[in-house]
Amino acid sequence: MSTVIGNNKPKSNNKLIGTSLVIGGVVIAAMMIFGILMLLAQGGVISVSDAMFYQFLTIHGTGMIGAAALAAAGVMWYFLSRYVNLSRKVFIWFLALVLIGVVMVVVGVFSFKFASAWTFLYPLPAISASAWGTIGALLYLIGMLILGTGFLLLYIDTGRAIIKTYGSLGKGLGWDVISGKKRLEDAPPKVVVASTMVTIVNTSALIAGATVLIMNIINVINPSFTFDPLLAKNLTYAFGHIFANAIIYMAVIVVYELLPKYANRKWAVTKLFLVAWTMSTVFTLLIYTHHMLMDFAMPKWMLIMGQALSYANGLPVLVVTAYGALQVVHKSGIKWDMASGLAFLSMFGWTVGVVPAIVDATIVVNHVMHNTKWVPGHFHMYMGLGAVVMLFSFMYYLAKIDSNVKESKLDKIAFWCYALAIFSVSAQFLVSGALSTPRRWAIHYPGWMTPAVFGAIAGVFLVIATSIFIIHFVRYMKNRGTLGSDMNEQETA
Ligand code: HEM
Ligand SMILES: [Cu+2]
Repeated sequence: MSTVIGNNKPKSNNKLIGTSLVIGGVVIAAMMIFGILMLLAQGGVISVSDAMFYQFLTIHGTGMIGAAALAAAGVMWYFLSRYVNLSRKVFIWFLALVLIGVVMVVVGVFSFKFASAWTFLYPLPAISASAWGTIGALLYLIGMLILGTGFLLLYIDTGRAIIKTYGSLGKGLGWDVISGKKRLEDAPPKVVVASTMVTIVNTSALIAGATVLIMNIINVINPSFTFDPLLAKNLTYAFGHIFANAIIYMAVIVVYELLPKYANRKWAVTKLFLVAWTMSTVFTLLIYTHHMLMDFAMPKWMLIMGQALSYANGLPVLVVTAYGALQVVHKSGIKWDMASGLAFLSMFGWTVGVVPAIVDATIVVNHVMHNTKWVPGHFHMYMGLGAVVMLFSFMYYLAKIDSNVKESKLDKIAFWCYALAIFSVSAQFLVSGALSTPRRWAIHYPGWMTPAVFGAIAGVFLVIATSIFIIHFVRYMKNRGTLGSDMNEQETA
């Protein structure tokens, strides 16, 4: 009963979900181009004005996180809607609000030169030394608020639906099973556990984000209204850290659903699995303080907690997921294709990408490394080779089960091209970090330039591979519903 995959309403929603993935995918590819331009500028190959560089940085950071979150929300919605009753209307509102927000952000950045980076750290939006004006700041901040409202609506709906079906969010995380009140066989499915976690953490993140956005907006309109910058930074990173992190917790659902089907094996929920997700729920909420390790005014206990829990944060879920994935796949005679290959690759990327993050979460190392390119090194690895790869895996999966669009040799080449290229882009950042190259600097000394140029070249291959993935998915969207494999209707053994 717990693994009903083909239910009564799957295909009618595919267009809607596909739309979120097409928009997400196209924006990710477009943002890669800004990434390449930044590396070319830092590498001294092209000349970009400083103001322009920071506009690129702002749109790249905002766009990547926003687009990946949008597509990941589509993945979560697709699978979650098989177990609980989600509202289509809310999903349409979500898409519409996100689109409006994106347009406002793009206009604010490019027409009105807003360039505070995606962290919009108070009081920068209002105090820009005339780099940008009130209108640019308002377009960006209000655009982000609208976009965030779209996401908040979505999570209110997923929360409502989970509570309705399972009784409470705690039960969605399987607490009654952990405490022994309910049998393990009746535990909520993995999709529901992950979705509950994301609903909890992202609702909190979005409320923190809305609060600090509104305070910034008032401050931009009326600079005599001020507030505590340390509070603002706490709220900003509570929002940014959690929201960015939650992307992978939404996207990983595709791995949970897809690998057992392909391997024709069961991937059962265990108590350890439930405990791990609960631990990561709590830790994800608390550890944003690792962004404050340089803020001496922070209470010391918060920083120590930030460090200690950062070690522990992603690990429980990563370990149960990576280990579970290996168990499901090992000697199963699994059929490898683009979807299962990408799902497996993403597990590798996630695991490898966490290592430099853990290194950086160490206070001693952090004092040296935090403002170097080491940091983009770790998150490009775990986002680019982890989370985003899960999104592409889902695209190929959906195309396979809902159309007759076939995978070609070109897709396979794109797979290897993508893996190598994103690995190179990330490694280039890590090397720069090890050379003490500061992050977010428009201009580099000659000694810092070589890795940047190397990264830009790798980036071009990444854009090509990504485009091939997206073209495949767009072809699917045009041929939707043509009978493909009947996997959709199969139940796992
Ligand atoms: C072709 C691929 C990519 C290239 C060449 C690229 C390049 C860059 C560069 C040069 C920076 C600024 C580094 C600095 O601080 O000096 C950056 C920052 C960033 N990138 Fe990428 N990137 C790529 C893909 C991605 C992907 C796939 C994601 C996430 C889904 C991503 C998310 C970010 C974020 C969040 C920042 C931080 C922005 C900030 O510091 O405000 N990037 N990237
Ligand atoms: Cu963080």
